[in-house]
Amino acid sequence: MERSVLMLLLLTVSYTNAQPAGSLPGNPVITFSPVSSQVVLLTINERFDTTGCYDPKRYSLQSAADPDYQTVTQPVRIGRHSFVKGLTPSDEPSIVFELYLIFEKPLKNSSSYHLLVDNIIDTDGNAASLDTTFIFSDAEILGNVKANEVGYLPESPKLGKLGRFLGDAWFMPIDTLAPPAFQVIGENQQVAFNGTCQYLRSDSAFSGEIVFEMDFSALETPGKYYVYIPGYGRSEVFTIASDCYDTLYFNTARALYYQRSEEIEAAYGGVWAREGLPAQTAQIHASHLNSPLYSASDYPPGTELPIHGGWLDAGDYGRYVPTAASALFIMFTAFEIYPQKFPDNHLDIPESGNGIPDWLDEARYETDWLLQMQAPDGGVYFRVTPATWSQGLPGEEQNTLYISEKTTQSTALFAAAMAMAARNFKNFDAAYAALCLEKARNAWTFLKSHTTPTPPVNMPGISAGPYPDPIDADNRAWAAAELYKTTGEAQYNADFNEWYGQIPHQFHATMSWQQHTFKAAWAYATTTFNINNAFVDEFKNKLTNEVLVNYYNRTMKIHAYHGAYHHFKGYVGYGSFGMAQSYAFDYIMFAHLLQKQELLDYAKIQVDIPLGNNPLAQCFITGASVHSPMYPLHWSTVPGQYAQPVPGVPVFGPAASLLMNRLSSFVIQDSLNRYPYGYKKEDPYPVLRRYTDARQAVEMSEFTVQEIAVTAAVFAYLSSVVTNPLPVRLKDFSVKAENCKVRLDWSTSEEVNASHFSVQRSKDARNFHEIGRIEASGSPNTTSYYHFEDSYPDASNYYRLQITDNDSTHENSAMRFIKLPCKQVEWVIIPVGYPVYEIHIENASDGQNEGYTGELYNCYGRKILEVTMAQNFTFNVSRLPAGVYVMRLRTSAGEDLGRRKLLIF
Ligand SMILES: [Ca+2]
Ligand SMILES: [Ca+2]
Repeated sequence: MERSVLMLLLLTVSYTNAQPAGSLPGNPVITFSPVSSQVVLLTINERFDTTGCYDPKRYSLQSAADPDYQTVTQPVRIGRHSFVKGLTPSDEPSIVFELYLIFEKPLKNSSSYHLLVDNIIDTDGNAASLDTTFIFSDAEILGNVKANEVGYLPESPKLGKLGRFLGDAWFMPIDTLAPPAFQVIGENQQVAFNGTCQYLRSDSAFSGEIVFEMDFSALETPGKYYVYIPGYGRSEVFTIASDCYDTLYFNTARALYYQRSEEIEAAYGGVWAREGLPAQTAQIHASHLNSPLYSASDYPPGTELPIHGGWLDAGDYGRYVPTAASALFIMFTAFEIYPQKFPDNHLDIPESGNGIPDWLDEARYETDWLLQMQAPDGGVYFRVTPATWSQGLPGEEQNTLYISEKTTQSTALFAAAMAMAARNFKNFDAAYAALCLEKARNAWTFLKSHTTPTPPVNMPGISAGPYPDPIDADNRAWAAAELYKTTGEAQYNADFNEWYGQIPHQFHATMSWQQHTFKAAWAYATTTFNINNAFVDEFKNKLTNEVLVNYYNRTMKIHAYHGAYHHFKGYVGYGSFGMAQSYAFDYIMFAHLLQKQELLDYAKIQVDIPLGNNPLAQCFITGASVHSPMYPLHWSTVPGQYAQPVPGVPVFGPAASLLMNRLSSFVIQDSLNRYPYGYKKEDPYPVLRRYTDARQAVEMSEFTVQEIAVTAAVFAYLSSVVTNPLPVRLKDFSVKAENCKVRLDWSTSEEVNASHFSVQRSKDARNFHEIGRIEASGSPNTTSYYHFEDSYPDASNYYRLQITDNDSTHENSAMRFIKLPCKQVEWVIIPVGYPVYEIHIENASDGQNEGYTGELYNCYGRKILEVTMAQNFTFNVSRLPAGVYVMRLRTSAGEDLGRRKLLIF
């Protein structure tokens, strides 16, 4: 959304000569609110004279109930803060002016205090005072306790943060040597978890806070909760549930539907129904004649070609091949890794109910458009856009649309995306898949005869996204890899080896419209045909030893709040927070390729960031929570048109600095409006707080279809949504404890091609191993009943069924959990030092260890020895032959406390 420089200069002049923004006629109004037991916030509704505002004598606090405040008490420190919260359509700022009063002694809950504020003067010389009495309570949301405001999955890390920025007084005081305790409170005000905050760091540059972390990962019981920290207040209410991200999946996936360039019908778009782009054609631009790729078969400038469909790229109404290809990579990759998350009839789009996964229907909306972007010679046009940035709704875009020239970069991206489309659509529409593959091959043939990368597109008179990509060898390597993965033809393998051999093997995040080395390596590493193992081994090694190390540093280590992906302040912008979802998706991909399930924890922590676990306690996805953006740069927020933005749009979020080509950038960053100073990126105002919810602030409020696709892909994965591709329909599945064993019961209907059930157990819900197999009955129409007995359960047992069909594909059932199937005693056998072992009683609920007897049996069921308290529960196995033994523990009353296997070598 660029404006002309001339217009900008005019606006700037008029702005500078006007009365400073934020001044109002009449006396200022002071409002008051507690921030913590030591901090009180004054909010002044207009710009005020800062002379003397740091004088403690202007402020006083007194209490008859609190002995610490019997006498009139002044603050020990005062912090001043202002920032631009929003903008009107004509760039008038809404500025928040604040003073933080910091007191030495903590206020007491339920005590009454009398606060006096004297002589706050506005810029017109009008004065105001405050004389108020309040009862302090820390039971409120005070803005210090931050959590994922949507929720956490039950088996997932659960982290929250404590911290507050107090303007030029900086950190809210929190004792780092004796960190505060916290509680997680459930419904009915029950305390569900007790913990202690952990000090992370004092961070002035990024958050402006002393940051503490609350870790309540062990709380796995579904429900609604909030975190409460005495003296600092509580968090928003969040959910712990396996379906807590289902709505976000639905909304973010539908945000792609809302990007469709054609009409959004009320039947699917509801209140956001609108017209589509009126133009059904686009014109070949005169600049094609100057392109090195222009050929005799090409259309002459001025030719009108039919172009319809495809997503609007971002806040503007252009359609671009680079972002399209990147979004399609994410969508097809997600479908290839976890197809069960993408049912038909799920997203409420026009294609719902057609028998094809709605996710693929949405992807096809883009590939249908992409097919129109190919010239007769196989080369692919870079983009189709109006000549200037659009204003108003898509239906109001009356300007001619222009087709930009062909580029080798876009031709390669087209070949890659279409080869993926051919693979993914094959099972649903073989004819369409064949067409996609044919077009991908044509694009590749074109590239074989045009080996020089095209220079940046230069179109005089056209303002549109440049998406510069000077190097195309990575694009070509990706295209060759996808063509090989789809066809298995040797020529594409050779082409991949040639191009991939030419580029540095540096792997940046997968979501990029410019760098495709990662996609190339991924496609090649996941092909089922013969491969050059050296490349794949190198890729996996680099992932493990370099990429994951870098990712860990960027996502978990550099910032107390995770997520912002660089330690240079100036790099925060254009999607630092959107990158959180991209890193989450990459972690999901790595977990799949490297078979490292533990990486999924990092993916889950990443999604906390856009959902409120950030310095601003703000969501960066529309409609996700009460603190979500209201003014994304999206057509649904064209001024005056809609009450709410379309939900599910992930905005870029905080940005260190705004491009100085718009009046709004000056207004937001002006040191009169943003204080402590944050005009330039190196100024002190903490960078992760530099966010204004305004559609004019492009770097903060825009997004592209890439961001939507990757956000939807991550929430699809984390959702509880599953299709039912199982060879059996599992009717029920239950576990119960019986005499220290666990009995599993399940029943099925509609078994088709089912082979067997693998019964699997895990201690941690992550790493499962098979403990038995049951053959499937194979009855297609009747209910079949099964059971299995686990004779050696652990203290904590997660069970699942892996259901395998006759062609060896398999699916996992939902998990079931049972704890302490025996009496309330947890025990293990631990090696003390070979050949001595000990029966270790970890958790005796009756508090006494006296009465237990251990009996060791060999594999023939013969009792070999007994262990009692008299021997300290230790026993020597030096005389026992190697083999599997079973230790059985009983109480003195003979009660069975379960068995543990012991392997003696
Ligand atoms: Ca469908
Ligand atoms: Ca490139």
